[in-house]
Amino acid sequence: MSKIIGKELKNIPWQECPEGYTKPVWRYSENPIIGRYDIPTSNSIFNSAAVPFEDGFAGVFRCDSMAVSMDIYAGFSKDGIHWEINHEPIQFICEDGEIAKREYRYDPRVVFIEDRYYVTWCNGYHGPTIGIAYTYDFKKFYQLENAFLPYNRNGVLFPKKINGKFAMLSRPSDTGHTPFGDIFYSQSPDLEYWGHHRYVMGTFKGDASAWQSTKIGPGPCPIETDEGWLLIYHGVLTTCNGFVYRMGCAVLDKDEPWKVKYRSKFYILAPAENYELCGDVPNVLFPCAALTDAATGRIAIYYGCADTVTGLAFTTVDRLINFAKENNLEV
Ligand code: BMA
Repeated sequence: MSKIIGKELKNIPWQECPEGYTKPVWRYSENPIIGRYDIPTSNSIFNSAAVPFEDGFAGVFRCDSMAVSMDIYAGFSKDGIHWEINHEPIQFICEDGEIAKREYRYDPRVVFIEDRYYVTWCNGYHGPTIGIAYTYDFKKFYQLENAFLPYNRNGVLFPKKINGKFAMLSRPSDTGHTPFGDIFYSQSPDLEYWGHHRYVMGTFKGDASAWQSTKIGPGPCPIETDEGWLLIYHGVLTTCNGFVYRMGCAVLDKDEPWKVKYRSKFYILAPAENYELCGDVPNVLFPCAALTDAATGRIAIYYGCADTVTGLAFTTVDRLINFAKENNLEV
């Protein structure tokens, strides 16, 4: 039995695995949980992040507007399923006007570290890079320096310092839709100066795991377990009809997370339902958050569907780690 190292979350959104279902991750029966028009100006609400907050949940949501301008919005929920999302994007408090200039913001992640919540997102600064901010209450958000030079996407913080340093996974990219991408690890003493960059894992060029042959990127913040860091990530295949985004999992070493212990050659969830297959960008599953309950090993995954709506799916730590072990990809 693998164990989550972390807090109990009694009110984690949850549905039991349907009887006879043998795959590692199952969908919430009422998906999608957030519709594309759930705030008055939105064109789509997807690739979004939720965390436990007070006696319920808070989140940061990617809402593309009817101008198809990409921004991030705070929201609140009692049960993690029904959300009230603010109608205005987050206005960051920032001491440096150069950093505060908004180009675009998308694909947020949220994590609680020590005494506050940190938000990371893909932040336009002469190309995409990783924006960082913190908040205590999801009302006031304080923006810090961008983590890296452009071009980078999918900056995902670990939920605690590793070897005394803040730690982040990310995916160096390009200015466009990036036909490549591997996952790297970086660390920082203060969230401003990042270094100690290490290669974690890359695409797999070959028939043994083709779903992750074009690019991969970290999804939710890594989950601490007694076997190491459980990482849920996205993997992309290029087809004659464009990119297909699926979800995979890996286990990284506890103290040296750039070392991969197990990585599943099979995806754990792939576009198959209508709301995943059809939308503004068809065939996209893009996980950005996972709630966990250390007492039961339950995991609830929030994922963007077809760049249009937000879905919820469930699994357990045991199921995912066993799946990665049993189907380990020999690189
Ligand atoms: C990526 C990002 C994601 C998006 C995905 C599929 O490059 O832009 O926000 O979900 O493409 O379009």
